Amino acid sequence: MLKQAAEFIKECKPASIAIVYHKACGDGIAAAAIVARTIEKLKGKLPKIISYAYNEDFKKLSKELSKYKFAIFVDLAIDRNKDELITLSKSAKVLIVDHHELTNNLNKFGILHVHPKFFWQGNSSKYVGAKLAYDICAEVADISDMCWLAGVGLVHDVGSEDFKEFMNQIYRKFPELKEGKNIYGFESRLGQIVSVITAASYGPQAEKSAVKLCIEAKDPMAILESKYAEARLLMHLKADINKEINYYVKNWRTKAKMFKDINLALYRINSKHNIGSAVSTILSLKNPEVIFVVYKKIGSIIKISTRNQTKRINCDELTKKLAANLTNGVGGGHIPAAGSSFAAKDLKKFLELVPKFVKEMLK
Ligand SMILES: [Mn+2]
Repeated sequence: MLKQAAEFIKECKPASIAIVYHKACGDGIAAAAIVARTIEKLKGKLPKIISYAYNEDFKKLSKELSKYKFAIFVDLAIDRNKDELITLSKSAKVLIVDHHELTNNLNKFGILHVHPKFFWQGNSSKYVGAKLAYDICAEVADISDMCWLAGVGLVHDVGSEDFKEFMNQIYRKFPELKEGKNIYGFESRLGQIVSVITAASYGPQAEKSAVKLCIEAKDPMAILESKYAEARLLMHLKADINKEINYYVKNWRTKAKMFKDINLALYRINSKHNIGSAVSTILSLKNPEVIFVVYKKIGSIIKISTRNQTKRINCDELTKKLAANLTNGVGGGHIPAAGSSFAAKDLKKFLELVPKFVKEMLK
């Protein structure tokens, strides 16, 4: 399957390729960068990189993609849009490289759909988008200089403990990255790079900088040493964002609404930054037994992040269930971590549905 995807990349015409990833996701950005850099290495030209927005408007995306002959989706649960993708595959060759909970196997429909479930025995949520992209592209060219990008995805999506041997390879190549309290987690040099890249969530300029940095950085340590203008901007934003993340991590016990009987924390975040994902991941790693549902209003939508490290409930199922019951709902992800969004006018209904659904699912 990885070899088939490698063939797909070899056959692409560089002037007509679009790579699509999910906005502000560290694993997605790293995955997109690995594929783009490999194509550049192979064919001398960088493909177009598109970030899929939070509201997941596939119609708008299709319009943009109609200009391209090859569409590569990385780290994006795009298989939910089965019918739209089948339509797209009439005008473009489609490759999907993803590890989110599977909704549809699209291989029967003339689309090359790479998912760990199809060829790997382990836990799909750990075989992250950037590692999949890396393993595919490593079949195409020698890309060992980009292994740290796969490490960025692995740390970002909490998959590195399952790929320790690969992580050790990264550290052999870039020994300076191997420093910190936990070399497989966020408290490492590599983890610091991950947090620089996830400052992408600050806004459009930060997003562009994070992608550019992952495309251009030859030496990952130079990112932390601020040798790139993009890194300097992102670090400046990161300091700002970290202050807010720390505030919400520190104060969750007094600020979140607790449902003690089911150990659920419903936590509203009011920040101009998109920090829900980071706050919920950190909180759930610190408090694995608690089910966290963190939500934030962005314009006319509410975006939520659900986390539970002990897998007491299936976060993918919960977010999909919520999405199905709320206006303009889209949702899903992994068992321990998933997200969704819906129209802000349904906020009250959402606040009632979360404890109700969690109770039902725990039965
Ligand atoms: Mn991912």
